[in-house]
Amino acid sequence: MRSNDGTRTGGEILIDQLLVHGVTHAFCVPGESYLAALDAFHDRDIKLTVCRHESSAAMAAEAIGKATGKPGICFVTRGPGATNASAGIHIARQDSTPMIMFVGQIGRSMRDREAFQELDYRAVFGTIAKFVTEIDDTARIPELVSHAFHVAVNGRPGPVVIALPEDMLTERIAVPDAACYDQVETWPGLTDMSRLQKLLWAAKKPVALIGGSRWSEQATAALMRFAERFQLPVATTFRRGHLFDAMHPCYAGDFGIGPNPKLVARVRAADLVLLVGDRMSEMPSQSYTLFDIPEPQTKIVHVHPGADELGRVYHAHLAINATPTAFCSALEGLQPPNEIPWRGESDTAHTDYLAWSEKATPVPGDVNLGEVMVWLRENLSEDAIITIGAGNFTGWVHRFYRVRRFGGLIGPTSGSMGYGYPAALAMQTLYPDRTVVCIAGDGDFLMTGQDFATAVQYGLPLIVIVSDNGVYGTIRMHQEREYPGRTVATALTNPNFEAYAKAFGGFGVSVEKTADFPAAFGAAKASGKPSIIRLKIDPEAITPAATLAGIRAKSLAGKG
Ligand SMILES: Cc1ncc(C[n+]2csc(CCOP(=O)(O)OP(=O)(O)O)c2C)c(N)n1
Ligand SMILES: [Mg+2]
Repeated sequence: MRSNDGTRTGGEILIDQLLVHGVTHAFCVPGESYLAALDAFHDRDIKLTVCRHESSAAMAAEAIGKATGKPGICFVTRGPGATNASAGIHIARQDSTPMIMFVGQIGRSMRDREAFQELDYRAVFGTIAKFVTEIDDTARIPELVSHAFHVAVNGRPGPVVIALPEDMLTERIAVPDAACYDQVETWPGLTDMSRLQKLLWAAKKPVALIGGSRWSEQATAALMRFAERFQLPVATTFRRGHLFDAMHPCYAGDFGIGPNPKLVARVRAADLVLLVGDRMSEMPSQSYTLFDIPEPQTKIVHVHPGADELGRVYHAHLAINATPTAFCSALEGLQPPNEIPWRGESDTAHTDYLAWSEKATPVPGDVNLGEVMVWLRENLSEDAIITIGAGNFTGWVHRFYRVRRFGGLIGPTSGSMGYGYPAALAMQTLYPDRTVVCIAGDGDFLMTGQDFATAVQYGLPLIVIVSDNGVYGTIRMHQEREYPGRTVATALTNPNFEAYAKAFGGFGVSVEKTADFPAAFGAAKASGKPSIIRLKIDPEAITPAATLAGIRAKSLAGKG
């Protein structure tokens, strides 16, 4: 309860501080450990969404951070609440996403007795989070929250965990708010840009790979203009397809898992790779096979907002410590050579991409996920948002869906199953008027599917498309490759997803033939309710290009 004597509780100081930092949305599962903070939400204008599991709350917050570049916020209780939420912290770490998790803590006087649900947060999250702190002094809330926002967004962004001792939150004091945090742009130096200019002028076959965070719509537009002027083919790295318009004439495709072999060949043949924003992690580096470590033969220009990432794994020919936003605006100052030696290469790369993604490949079974993706890309508006988790079903999304807008694809580069659904929840909460479609695997969806109740509770008309193939497909695929015919722990007996949706109060429909998908999607849209469209997928359709039987036969032949 707020008083008018100029004092505030720790909880009130904290929530007021979030408002100063521009927070509009937060996700939580409540706990008795932070009641005073919850109470302070009562009279303040932050939309607090209560979830059914902390992994959903944390992943939803991560998705907000990913989509907006501002820290996504979640509140969870001590002990089990925090450990449940850890999946979201790991995603934010690997995906370089700004997020802040506030977690309850036992009273200060009980510390180190292993009191009820006590955790040492610095120890537990020390290697996952970018920064972990515990606020012992109510008067330091403004300072430490300000610190957390700065750490989360600057350099290479990442997750911050702040523990809140229960009695610290109820203490009442007078303390002024800290001012709103600043996000610091790191600009490339003039020398960096002139060295880059020289490298581009000497290049014969350059290519750009873009990924990571600290982008903006303006930055992607600036990069598109640069690519046009230089006729530079640009590919997006794993799950970062939203950074470049797929129909832009310089777009060379998705450089993640199962990329177009022509694109892989193009990157291998390049004499200059301009890597902007990404870490060149395991997926885009094609399991670290693409370039020699630590001294690549290919000239790499690595642009990254985190100084610590430069020279990690790959020793770049030119390392530039800059945010993609700042770097892309500096690109306006570069001039292409009068005669571009690689003239026409961006057109060829884009033609290769279009051919690779144009038509769904034939697959066993009556529902072709590729054709569903083609339908979606032709029928959804450009500002629709697709969210995904992890599993083989994402292979069809990456290959056949064409992302047109910044923020149009939200997925975990960390490969965390269960992410797509809470990400959709977050996106529909943030953008109530945009179409939000989560494409999920049957295994993937049920990792966070209990939060379908949350979409119903808040009346969010998101649509979940569940690829129901009755298997943990990715793992079955690896099993057939490594241990052909010996399937262990990869078969799934699923609920009736249509009935599941209805039982929660949503709309459900099952699709058994591709031709029935458009009507099912139309009915889901028309219902205005949270919807599940279940697709009956043949487990043999394991990738757009391979069947389980084919993988098994090949493996048996190899081992025979
Ligand atoms: C949280 C988490 N647990 C386990 C895995 C390992 N894993 C990767 S893909 C996969 C199976 C995905 O199954 P499903 O969602 O049904 O999609 P499918 O591959 O069948 O299309 C598993 C278990 C993971 N990536 N993330
Ligand atoms: Mg599956």
